Amino acid sequence: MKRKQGKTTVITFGTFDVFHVGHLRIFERALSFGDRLVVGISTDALSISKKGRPPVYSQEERSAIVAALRCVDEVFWEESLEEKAEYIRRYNADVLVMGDDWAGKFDWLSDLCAVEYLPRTPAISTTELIEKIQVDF
Ligand code: C2G
Repeated sequence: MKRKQGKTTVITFGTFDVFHVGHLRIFERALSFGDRLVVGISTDALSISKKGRPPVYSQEERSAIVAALRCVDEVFWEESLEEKAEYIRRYNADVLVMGDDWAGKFDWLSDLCAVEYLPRTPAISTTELIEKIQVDF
């Protein structure tokens, strides 16, 4: 892994809608690759284009929740999946961490920073939570 003097910055991206323990675990594991964690939060428009439905929580609410976490140093809005290189440069990131549902998708960025895919936390997702709430409550 490329190392600079000073802090090692880790960057990760996601919608983080209906925040759950799978989101928390990826942040905690991402931070173990460095000293500073920067999180790109998908805008509502990007989330709709990825998932085909609007998020339950707005981009402002999702950003406020993530920014309040002890393991997160900074958040910004991810406007487009294609702008990752620019975000990595802007935040001087040394490591990009994503869940393995994205395995291989961001290897093209490995000239800019290390790219790590971590196993998803099993048996939890925003979609399943929404379905469970609809059925059980
Ligand atoms: N995640 C996880 N375990 C779960 C659910 C999610 O580790 N049980 C991880 C995902 O792998 C992802 C992150 O949490 O790395 C955020 O998940 P989503 O909010 O679903 O993000 P997504 O819409 O996939 O956005 O540029 C890439 C994207 O914006 C990723």
